[in-house]
Amino acid sequence: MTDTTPPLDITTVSTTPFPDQRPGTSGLRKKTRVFMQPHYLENFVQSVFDAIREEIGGFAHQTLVVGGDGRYYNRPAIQTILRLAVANGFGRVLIGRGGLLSTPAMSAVIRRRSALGGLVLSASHNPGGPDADFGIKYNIRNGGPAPEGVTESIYQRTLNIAAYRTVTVPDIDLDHQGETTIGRTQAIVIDPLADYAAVMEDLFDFGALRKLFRSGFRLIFDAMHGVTGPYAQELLEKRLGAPAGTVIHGAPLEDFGGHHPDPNLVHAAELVAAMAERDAPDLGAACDGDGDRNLILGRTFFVTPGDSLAIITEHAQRSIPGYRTGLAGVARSMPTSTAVDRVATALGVPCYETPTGWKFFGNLMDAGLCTVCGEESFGTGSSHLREKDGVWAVLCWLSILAATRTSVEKIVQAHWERFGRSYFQRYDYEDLDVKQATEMVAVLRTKLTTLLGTSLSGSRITVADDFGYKDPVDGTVTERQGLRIVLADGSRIVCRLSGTGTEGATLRVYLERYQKDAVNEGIEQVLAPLTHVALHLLELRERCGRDKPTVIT
Ligand code: VG1
Ligand code: CO
Repeated sequence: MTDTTPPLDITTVSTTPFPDQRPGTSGLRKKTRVFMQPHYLENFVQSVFDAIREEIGGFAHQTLVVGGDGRYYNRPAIQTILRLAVANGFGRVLIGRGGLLSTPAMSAVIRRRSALGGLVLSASHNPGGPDADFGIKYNIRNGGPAPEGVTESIYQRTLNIAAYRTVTVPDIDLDHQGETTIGRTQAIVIDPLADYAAVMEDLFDFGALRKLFRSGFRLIFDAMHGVTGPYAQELLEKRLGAPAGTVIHGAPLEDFGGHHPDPNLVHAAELVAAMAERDAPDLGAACDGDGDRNLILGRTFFVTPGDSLAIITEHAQRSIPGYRTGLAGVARSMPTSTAVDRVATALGVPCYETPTGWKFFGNLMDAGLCTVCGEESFGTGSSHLREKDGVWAVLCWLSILAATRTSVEKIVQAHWERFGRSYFQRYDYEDLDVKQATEMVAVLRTKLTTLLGTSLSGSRITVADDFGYKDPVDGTVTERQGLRIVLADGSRIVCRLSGTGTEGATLRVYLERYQKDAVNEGIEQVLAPLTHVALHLLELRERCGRDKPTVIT
């Protein structure tokens, strides 16, 4: 065969490093204008390519997937990434139509199409717009977030980068499926829904869910103008027959309608209000900007993420065909409530405790050690993919409701009656002075050894440490993942600084108290003694001048 493709005009552009491109808990997240600076995105993407090229030789036979949550700068960023991918010699680049791919859909596409990896453009639940936030994360061949070894190697390259490679070609049409050949690269605009929907059809009993909706069951799904609107419309309204209008705020918008696409009681206020009405639907749900987080509500009833994880684990085998053969194990991030641990014990399966961030679950799932996993930050998922998955969580709850034919509240009550209840809350203190906040945590860290064995609010401290994790699969050790104080009665105080912010520092204080029998008490009242101790130990007011949290979730 003769090669008829015209020679490409590949340019090598000189650049200088940006010192601030170390990926955090979930990729590189910055103010949008930081990303819009000349060379900023290019430097990072070239560094990703350089870091991964080493391990595989070249890209000629490799596929890269690109897509984002639709926020401001998504489209120009995709065109830039495509040019770099062409200049770096990728064989194929798959792009979600409209530039859209939810984070879990990215995971599905990488896995089903045997891609080398993918770049997701999102700052998740952070607001979007020229004065808001933007982000980029790299997912590896298993479909999951790059582990620390990879992100560190990317970061090292960003510190030494001298040039990137790009081509001068016109923008491609992102809005229609089809194929464009650019040099030796095929750029293919794909249906962003197909792979993901196929994974869902494999796991869930769509017939049973259609029957549920036919029986008059009502759901509101708030897509918060993030990327899940089209996914929810396709799956819930089209394939499962939920009435039109079940999905609200379903159109992806560059600024998420001016809101934070953050599915919690504060930011999903409209949904919360709808679920408090007398004639409220049976289930209320919301997802974040990139579709990996979820909020689950019953009528005037909030299911905490820790309880949701425990309840999905409890019911999966019975209610969802994809888990018919049982679960291999479960995993949760360290700050997440211990509710799921008790279900794991009852099921006779192991429960792993990992640092914050989905990347730590990947090895466990790849090795077949865990099936379901979750985080307190409204993230649940399973080994069907390697990302947390908001729409999946909603389909799990629909399946549990279809199997039990009872209400969300009754399912949670039954869980508490059987296992007891982990009262859990997270206090976030945003926009603290970075130096003061770092010092505050450092000072508490030095006090931990003297706390061990002493008594706090009537119970002895049995663990006081900075959480470290040794990955059971590859032995990687990750230190300093959060200060924890555990009491003999199972109560816990956990403090850590966020790794996803774009401005100042955010302190997260996680509070948990377990009660076997008294399961219907006021949460504030149950947690008050712990809250008091936590703030006192941190000397929050003295060191950071803060009394009240920015948000409680
Ligand atoms: C937060 C959450 C963490 C989650 C991460 C990414 O990280 O606490 O559980 O994995 O966001 O979620 P941090 O470091 O700010 O506490 V998402 O939906 O932004 O990809
Ligand atoms: Co997210």
